Amino acid sequence: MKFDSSMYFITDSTNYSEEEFLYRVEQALMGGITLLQLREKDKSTREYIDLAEKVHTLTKKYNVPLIIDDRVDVALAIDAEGVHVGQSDMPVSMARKLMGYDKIVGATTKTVPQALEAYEQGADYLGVGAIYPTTTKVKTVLTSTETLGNICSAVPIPVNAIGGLNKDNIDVLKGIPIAGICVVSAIMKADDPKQAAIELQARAKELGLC
Ligand code: TZP
Ligand code: MG
Repeated sequence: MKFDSSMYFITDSTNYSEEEFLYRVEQALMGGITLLQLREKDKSTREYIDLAEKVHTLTKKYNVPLIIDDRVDVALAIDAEGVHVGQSDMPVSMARKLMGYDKIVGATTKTVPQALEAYEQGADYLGVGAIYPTTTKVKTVLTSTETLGNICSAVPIPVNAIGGLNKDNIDVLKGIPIAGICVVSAIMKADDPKQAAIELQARAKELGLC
């Protein structure tokens, strides 16, 4: 499936009512995000599916592919456009086999060997980071911009930078051939998520990042 990861928004529903969360997701979609990942760590399977269906209704309205974090079963159950797996989730090769070849499979990688492995197993894109420390709930370590550049050179698939990124610090990525940037807080926690998405995209374009 074709996709554009230039402005990749990952959600975090923590501390929002469902109504506020869905409002923010729709604002981000109106602000021009190109790919959306639903990322839930504490929901039951039923809750994850219910929310994914609601988010999918929104993403379809804006023609933006929906990626489900971690859970191939949830992605398949709601016919999402893709799934994203980390190093402790299902291996990319298995996710690919279960999702089929028409769906998007993304992977988190932090080193060139991990990136090569994910690519060889059929990943469509890679998320690489954290570039900066992050306040989002995640088990991660920092990845240098040098490693990010090396990963971009090592694999022929889109590579997205992630971790603590916002419009005021993405200049550090200038010159690295990433496919786009990936953010949670910069949009999710913004006073105005739509405006935040617009400004982030404008800055990324200005820097030649997407
Ligand atoms: N993987 C590496 S950093 C991160 C993930 C999921 C979280 C990024 O969140 P934020 O709020 O954009 O720093
Ligand atoms: Mg994961």
